[in-house]
Amino acid sequence: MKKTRTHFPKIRRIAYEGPKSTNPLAFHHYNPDEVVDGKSVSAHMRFSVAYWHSFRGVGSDPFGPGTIVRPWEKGIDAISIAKTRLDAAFEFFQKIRAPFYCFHDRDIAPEGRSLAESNRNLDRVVAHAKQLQKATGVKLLWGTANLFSNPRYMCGAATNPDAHVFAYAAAQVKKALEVTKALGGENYVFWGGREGYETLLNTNLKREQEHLAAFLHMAVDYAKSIGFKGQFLIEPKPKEPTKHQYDFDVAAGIAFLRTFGLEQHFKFNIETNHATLAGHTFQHEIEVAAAQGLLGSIDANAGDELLGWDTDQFNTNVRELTLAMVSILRAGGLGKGGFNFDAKLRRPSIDPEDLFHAHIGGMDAYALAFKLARRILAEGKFTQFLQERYSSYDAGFGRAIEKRRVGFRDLNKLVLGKLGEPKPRSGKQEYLENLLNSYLHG
Ligand code: XUL
Ligand code: CO
Repeated sequence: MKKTRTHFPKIRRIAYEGPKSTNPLAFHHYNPDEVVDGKSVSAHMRFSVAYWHSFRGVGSDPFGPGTIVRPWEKGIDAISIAKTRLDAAFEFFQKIRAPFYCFHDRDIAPEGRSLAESNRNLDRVVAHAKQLQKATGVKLLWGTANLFSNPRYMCGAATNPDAHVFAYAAAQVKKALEVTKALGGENYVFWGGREGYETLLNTNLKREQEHLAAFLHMAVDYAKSIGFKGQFLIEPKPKEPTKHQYDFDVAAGIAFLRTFGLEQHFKFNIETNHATLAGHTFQHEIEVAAAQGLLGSIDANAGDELLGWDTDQFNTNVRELTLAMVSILRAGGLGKGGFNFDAKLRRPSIDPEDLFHAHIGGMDAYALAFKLARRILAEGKFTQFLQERYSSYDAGFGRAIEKRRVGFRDLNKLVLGKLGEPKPRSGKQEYLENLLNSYLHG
């Protein structure tokens, strides 16, 4: 890599200084090099920076334009700006110690006047990204296509009533899959940005869902034909931008995948605030996916308790993350997935340094949650409680129920005979909440 000037001159590579350090530009819990169970904490966490928020976000909201002006947004044309921006991003990835990043096609390279021109732009910027990945060792966790910003997608991409738009989206995803493969992307994400509807007055729901399934089957076939080995991920979200999105939550996603014979090819990318918007906890969505062996990756962020939209904040809620980590570790981890900070700075956080504070906070909170969850699981108190709570299914007629060896007649006979009335047992929620707090504040 040619020597480029530094874009973050005042900031050194962030070091782990431990919980007692008062340096705000240090990690207090995330110690990337510490070895746990034979691999580094960094390899366990697989943190990723979201290019769209951290390098394309300008702080705009529905009430006003951007507030964030970055010094590296300079160049003779859109491609040279895109390349310099990538240089700044890779310097950031290295300094913040993130081993991965994620992008949409249109985040990293400017959209042209035609698909052919957009593809050429993408090729030029991707060539630069490839060099930077090689020089720094930073890898691509996942790629995706932006099928929601351009006005052509205002009524959806794969679910658009116009087959012409479907075809355009297919061509765009074809290219996005190729560049994700070229950059060694370990996953590919489908977030159905506008795959839903505003009103059923103009919508054939059944046909739109079938079209979405056809689109995903085509993506599976094409990936196979080019030898792309990455994991495909669906990212559920109940609403926003559309009023009702088809991939509402993990449960709706599972039903969709199974209905259309896609469950072998996809797992879930679960985003914290999408769970909240669906009326679920983060841990609930993880458990629903894990129960079916479909837990893939995490978009790490948080919403706001008082706001009902997707605020995409950095998550510093250790209690929420500890519960999530317990479920993730119990499920055997994320495999090829990782924790991608799909989170953005608040509108007034305009300094480049704020990018560091934001990611340090998110990484530290997750790393602390990882430690606490490991302790919780190692001590096994919750696991033991659960085992005991369901132990009546471990033998006798309970076992026969699980194995489906008994029916209503048998059970009726048992209840009328020796079983009689069940003896109520406490659910002990308050005891368990106190136990959890003893780990968080112990
Ligand atoms: C939108 C969202 C997306 C996806 C990728 O809410 O989460 O950024 O993660 O398209
Ligand atoms: Co996301």
